[in-house]
Formats: sequence, C-alpha cells, structure tokens
Amino acid sequence: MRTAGLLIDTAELRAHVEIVVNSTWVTDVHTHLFPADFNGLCLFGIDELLTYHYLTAEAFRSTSVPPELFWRMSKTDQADVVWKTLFVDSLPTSEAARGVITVLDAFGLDTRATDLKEARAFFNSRSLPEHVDHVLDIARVGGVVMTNDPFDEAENQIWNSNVVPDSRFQVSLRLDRLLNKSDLQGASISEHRHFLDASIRQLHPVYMGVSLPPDFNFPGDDTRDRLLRDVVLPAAREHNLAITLMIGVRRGVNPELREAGDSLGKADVSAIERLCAEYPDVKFLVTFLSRENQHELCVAARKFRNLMPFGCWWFLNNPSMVSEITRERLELLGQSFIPQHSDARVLEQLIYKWKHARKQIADALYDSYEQLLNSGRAVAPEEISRDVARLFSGNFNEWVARERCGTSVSESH
Ligand code: FIX
Ligand code: ZN
Repeated sequence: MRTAGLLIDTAELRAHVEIVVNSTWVTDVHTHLFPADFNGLCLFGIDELLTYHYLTAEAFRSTSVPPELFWRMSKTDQADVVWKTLFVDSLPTSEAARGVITVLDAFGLDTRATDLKEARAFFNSRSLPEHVDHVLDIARVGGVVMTNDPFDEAENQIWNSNVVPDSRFQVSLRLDRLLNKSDLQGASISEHRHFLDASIRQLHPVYMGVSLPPDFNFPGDDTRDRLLRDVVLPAAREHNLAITLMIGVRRGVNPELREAGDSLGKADVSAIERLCAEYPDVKFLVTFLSRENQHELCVAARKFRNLMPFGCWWFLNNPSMVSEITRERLELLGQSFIPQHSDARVLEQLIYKWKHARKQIADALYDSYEQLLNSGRAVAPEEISRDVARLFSGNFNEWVARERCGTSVSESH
C-alpha cells in the first residue's frame, strides 16, 4: 500500500485540511452585493453592518425602542441603538452579532468599544474601490454573484448608464417580481418572454433566480406555473441558463419589522423532483430555508443529476446548522454540492460569513477524511485541494458554464 506523501497522521491531516479550506478562493454563488461604482447600492461600513436585518430582528427583542420609532431614526442612530442593545448591554453571542465582532477584529478595531466613534472613523477613511479589494482578499472570495432585479428602477438606471461592472461581480437575474405575483400584471405571456430575453441579452446573467414560499408546488394550478412553463423554463433552455430556486420563505410575517419580518416554513421537496424530471436538460441550483427539508433535498439530488443543492440559507447560516447540513451532504452526495453562499448584503459581511463557514466545512471535511483513513484509505494533499476546489467553485462553474453536450452556446449579445 502506498503511504509516501499521504496524510496518515491525523494531526497533520487536520492541519492540512484547515490550510486548504482557509486558503482556497471561493465563488460566492448568491449575495446581495454590488460593485463600488453602483452608487448607493454598494453597502459597507459599521452603520450598514449593524442595521442588517438579521441584527435589527434581534435588537427589537431587547430594546425599549419600538419599531415605528426606530424606522424614523437616521441610520447612525439606528446603529447606535443596535450596538448598545446587542454589544454593550449584552454579549454578542448570536451568529449575526458575533459576525460583527469577527469583522471588527479583522480590521484591528476595538471589539469592546462602548460607542462607534473609532469604527466609523475607520470605515469613513477607506477608499471604496481599495476597500472592496481588501475585503475580497481577506475573505478569499474570488467572485460574487449579485442579485439583479430587472424590475428595479434604481438598478435599471445604473445599467442604462452603460456602467461596466467589476468582473468579480457576476449578474443573476432575479425573478421574484415576475413569479411571485398572483396574475400576469397586465402583460401577455409573449410580452413577458420578450422582456426576459431582452434582460438576458442586456445583463448576461450566470443564472435566473427566484425565492419561493413553502407552498410552492409543481405542477401548480396558478399563474406562476404558467409563467414557469411558458416563459422562464423555455428561456432557460434557449439561453442555456441554470435556474436557482430558494424555497421556503414566508414574507412579511411581522410587517412592522420590515425586512426583518420574514420567516420560514417547511416546503415540499417532491415539487423539485417533478420539476427536475420534467426538465432534465435544465440545471437547477436549489436551497431550502427549513432545516426539515435538508435531508430530503440530499436524497432528491441523488436521483436527479440536474439538481445541485447549495448553501445553508439565512436562518440556517449558524455554525450548528452548517455543520449538520454539510456533514449530511458529504455523507449522501460526496463532493457534488455547493456547501455555502454568504447572502451578504453589506460588503464586510463576506469576512465573517466565510470565516465562520470555512471553520465548519473544514471540521466536517476533516472528519470525513479521518473516517476514510480508519476504513483503510489515506488521502493525499492534492486530493484535498481537488475536493475543496470543487466545493468552493468547481461545481458552480460547471453548473453555470453555458455549455450543453460539450459545445459552448454562441449567443448574439
Ligand atoms: O430572498 C433572498 O435572496 C433572501 O436571501 C433575502 O431576501 C433575505 O432578506 C436575506 O438577506 C437572507 O439572508
Ligand atoms: Zn438572498
């Protein structure tokens, strides 16, 4: 049996897995980030970090400031309330709160500060384009996929001003405003198709995406079904574009909390099985928001090679859940999944979301290699690099490569 060059010592194996997982560049397949030159759409700095909806939801549980007063405050005043409530008056142990600590620490800022003076001065002193480079570098993120809404006026204005986006920011075409309405909104099916084709030609997305409620069904007896069958799926086929489905969100459960007021519900994974079976030539990237759907998603992916599970979304992006889900996926799917996306809305969140995720992914991978070692197969360093490259970018690149049967799709842009 070959042992030369293999990692048979478990301490060495662990150290090696950590080095590879922490140093491999990742493609972040779903974010809400924008490049520096997208004006106000590029969010960064301590006030944006603290007013992230994950944190406002937590602050409302403990502050005496009622939501209607909070929303009338300036962003800096809101950030002060969140800082005092979650970081000064208590310990920031929740995942979202600890995330801010990880970010402050990465920049050498005082994580025990009683006010935000130092942090504000630091972020205000940064040149935004250089700051973007620095953050991507610290987080080891080689590229991010944006969420681009073709129905959004502010964003359209930027696209129509002929901006050339930073090539590290890839486009995804977000179709919530098309697929989550109860009627056709005064346009015909062919007009919707025409609009979608034009958006694809203008923006060159890497995929089309939509978030869906827990009661999403396929086939369905509703407008969404018609739009999927007659507009979105034919466009996916024709342009050879993958479709991303993010399933299980219940919007506006508490509207008073605004963006922080969304919740989740368990969905029906068999709808995805039927979709994948009926459209075997369309590639689907799928994530579910409910913990209860994760195991079924893995099993569905074993049945359909056009189904790629991705990410531990939103309420699942906590170390305990990331650990559980990643282990489940490794056990059921080998390396044929995308372990995480950041869903970052604020630039510096890339630092904490990826640092925290890498820790869980490294632990899960190490355990799987140790089990393999105990079963009789030691792994080689280059095999670990190959696995991590596949998980962090290879699987996604393969999914969005606009190729069918080995031929690249030529499209007139
Ligand atoms: O629908 C989505 O893309 C969600 O990720 C967001 O709407 C959500 O607000 C969020 O930021 C979750 O991480
Ligand atoms: Zn998102």
